[in-house]
Amino acid sequence: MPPLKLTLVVAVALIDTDNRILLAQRPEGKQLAGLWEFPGGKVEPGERPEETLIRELREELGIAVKEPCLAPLTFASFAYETFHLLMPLYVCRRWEGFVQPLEGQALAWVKPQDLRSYPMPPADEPLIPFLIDLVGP
Ligand code: 9L3
Ligand code: MG
Repeated sequence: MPPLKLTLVVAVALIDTDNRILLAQRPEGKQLAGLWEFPGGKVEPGERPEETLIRELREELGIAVKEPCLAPLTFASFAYETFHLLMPLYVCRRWEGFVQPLEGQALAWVKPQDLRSYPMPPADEPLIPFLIDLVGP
Protein backbone atom coordinates (compact mmCIF):
# COMPACT_ATOMS: atom_id res chain seq x y z
CA MET A 1 0.00 0.00 0.00
CA PRO A 2 1.29 3.52 -0.80
CA PRO A 3 1.78 5.73 2.24
CA LEU A 4 -1.26 7.85 3.07
CA LYS A 5 -0.88 11.58 2.62
CA LEU A 6 -0.92 13.42 5.94
CA THR A 7 -3.58 16.12 6.07
CA LEU A 8 -3.58 18.76 8.78
CA VAL A 9 -7.02 19.98 9.87
CA VAL A 10 -7.63 22.06 13.01
CA ALA A 11 -10.76 21.94 15.13
CA VAL A 12 -12.07 23.72 18.19
CA ALA A 13 -14.41 23.02 21.06
CA LEU A 14 -16.16 26.32 21.70
CA ILE A 15 -17.45 26.18 25.28
CA ASP A 16 -20.15 28.56 26.51
CA THR A 17 -20.74 29.81 30.06
CA ASP A 18 -23.04 26.81 30.75
CA ASN A 19 -20.21 24.44 29.75
CA ARG A 20 -21.98 23.41 26.58
CA ILE A 21 -19.93 22.65 23.50
CA LEU A 22 -20.70 23.70 19.93
CA LEU A 23 -21.22 21.06 17.26
CA ALA A 24 -21.78 21.90 13.59
CA GLN A 25 -23.48 19.58 11.13
CA ARG A 26 -21.58 19.03 7.91
CA PRO A 27 -23.66 20.39 5.02
CA GLU A 28 -25.13 18.32 2.17
CA GLY A 29 -22.72 17.84 -0.70
CA LYS A 30 -19.62 17.77 1.51
CA GLN A 31 -17.77 14.63 2.44
CA LEU A 32 -19.28 13.15 5.67
CA ALA A 33 -22.46 15.21 5.14
CA GLY A 34 -24.93 15.12 8.02
CA LEU A 35 -22.36 14.21 10.66
CA TRP A 36 -21.78 16.53 13.63
CA GLU A 37 -18.25 17.84 14.08
CA PHE A 38 -16.15 20.20 16.10
CA PRO A 39 -15.87 23.26 13.86
CA GLY A 40 -12.66 23.78 11.93
CA GLY A 41 -11.00 23.10 8.64
CA LYS A 42 -7.91 22.40 6.59
CA VAL A 43 -4.71 24.31 7.25
CA GLU A 44 -3.93 26.13 3.98
CA PRO A 45 -0.34 26.56 2.74
CA GLY A 46 1.42 29.36 4.60
CA GLU A 47 -1.02 29.36 7.52
CA ARG A 48 -0.28 28.57 11.13
CA PRO A 49 -2.95 26.30 12.66
CA GLU A 50 -4.15 29.07 14.97
CA GLU A 51 -4.59 31.40 11.97
CA THR A 52 -6.62 28.72 10.23
CA LEU A 53 -8.98 28.39 13.18
CA ILE A 54 -9.43 32.12 13.55
CA ARG A 55 -10.23 32.35 9.82
CA GLU A 56 -12.61 29.37 9.85
CA LEU A 57 -14.46 30.67 12.91
CA ARG A 58 -14.94 34.03 11.22
CA GLU A 59 -16.07 32.48 7.90
CA GLU A 60 -18.28 29.70 9.24
CA LEU A 61 -19.64 31.16 12.49
CA GLY A 62 -19.14 34.93 12.30
CA ILE A 63 -17.20 35.20 15.56
CA ALA A 64 -13.85 36.87 16.27
CA VAL A 65 -11.36 34.86 18.31
CA LYS A 66 -8.03 36.11 19.60
CA GLU A 67 -5.10 33.75 19.44
CA PRO A 68 -4.38 33.70 23.23
CA CYS A 69 -7.96 32.44 23.73
CA LEU A 70 -7.17 29.21 21.85
CA ALA A 71 -5.78 26.55 24.20
CA PRO A 72 -4.54 23.21 22.83
CA LEU A 73 -6.30 20.21 24.40
CA THR A 74 -5.52 17.06 22.44
CA PHE A 75 -5.48 15.76 18.88
CA ALA A 76 -7.10 13.21 16.61
CA SER A 77 -5.10 10.87 14.39
CA PHE A 78 -7.26 8.91 11.99
CA ALA A 79 -6.68 6.96 8.79
CA TYR A 80 -9.33 7.70 6.20
CA GLU A 81 -9.35 5.66 2.96
CA THR A 82 -7.36 8.21 0.99
CA PHE A 83 -5.47 10.30 3.56
CA HIS A 84 -4.36 10.30 7.16
CA LEU A 85 -5.97 13.04 9.23
CA LEU A 86 -4.00 14.77 11.95
CA MET A 87 -6.30 17.16 13.80
CA PRO A 88 -5.27 19.25 16.80
CA LEU A 89 -8.25 20.15 19.00
CA TYR A 90 -8.21 23.54 20.72
CA VAL A 91 -10.65 24.79 23.33
CA CYS A 92 -11.98 28.32 23.37
CA ARG A 93 -14.22 29.94 25.97
CA ARG A 94 -13.90 33.54 24.87
CA TRP A 95 -14.89 35.16 21.57
CA GLU A 96 -16.54 38.29 20.23
CA GLY A 97 -19.89 38.30 18.45
CA PHE A 98 -22.68 35.76 18.31
CA VAL A 99 -22.33 32.31 16.82
CA GLN A 100 -24.28 32.18 13.54
CA PRO A 101 -24.58 29.41 10.93
CA LEU A 102 -23.07 31.44 8.06
CA GLU A 103 -22.78 28.42 5.76
CA GLY A 104 -26.32 27.18 6.37
CA GLN A 105 -25.05 24.45 8.69
CA ALA A 106 -27.15 23.29 11.65
CA LEU A 107 -25.54 24.14 15.00
CA ALA A 108 -26.08 22.61 18.44
CA TRP A 109 -24.82 23.55 21.90
CA VAL A 110 -24.38 20.22 23.64
CA LYS A 111 -23.56 19.15 27.20
CA PRO A 112 -20.43 16.98 27.22
CA GLN A 113 -22.40 13.92 28.38
CA ASP A 114 -24.78 14.29 25.41
CA LEU A 115 -22.07 14.55 22.73
CA ARG A 116 -22.32 10.80 22.13
CA SER A 117 -25.90 11.11 20.86
CA TYR A 118 -24.74 13.11 17.83
CA PRO A 119 -23.35 11.01 14.97
CA MET A 120 -19.81 12.27 14.38
CA PRO A 121 -16.98 11.70 11.92
CA PRO A 122 -14.91 8.82 13.32
CA ALA A 123 -11.98 11.17 13.90
CA ASP A 124 -14.00 13.37 16.27
CA GLU A 125 -15.52 10.70 18.50
CA PRO A 126 -12.34 9.83 20.47
CA LEU A 127 -12.06 13.50 21.47
CA ILE A 128 -15.21 13.39 23.63
CA PRO A 129 -13.62 11.90 26.80
CA PHE A 130 -11.01 14.68 26.83
CA LEU A 131 -13.79 17.26 26.88
CA ILE A 132 -15.65 15.44 29.65
CA ASP A 133 -12.41 15.38 31.66
CA LEU A 134 -11.93 19.08 31.03
CA VAL A 135 -15.38 20.48 31.77
CA GLY A 136 -17.15 17.64 33.58
CA PRO A 137 -20.22 15.73 32.35
N1 9L3 B 1 -12.84 16.71 9.59
C1 9L3 B 1 -13.18 15.91 10.63
N2 9L3 B 1 -13.58 16.43 11.80
C2 9L3 B 1 -13.63 17.78 11.97
C3 9L3 B 1 -13.26 18.64 10.89
C4 9L3 B 1 -13.30 20.14 11.06
C5 9L3 B 1 -12.86 18.06 9.70
N3 9L3 B 1 -14.03 18.27 13.18
C6 9L3 B 1 -12.41 16.08 8.34
C7 9L3 B 1 -13.47 16.10 7.29
C8 9L3 B 1 -12.71 16.18 6.02
C9 9L3 B 1 -11.42 16.89 6.39
O1 9L3 B 1 -11.31 16.81 7.81
O2 9L3 B 1 -12.37 14.86 5.60
C10 9L3 B 1 -11.36 18.33 5.94
O3 9L3 B 1 -12.44 19.04 6.45
P1 9L3 B 1 -13.30 20.06 5.54
O4 9L3 B 1 -12.32 21.03 4.97
O5 9L3 B 1 -14.00 19.20 4.51
O6 9L3 B 1 -14.27 20.70 6.50
MG1 MG C 1 -14.78 23.45 7.96
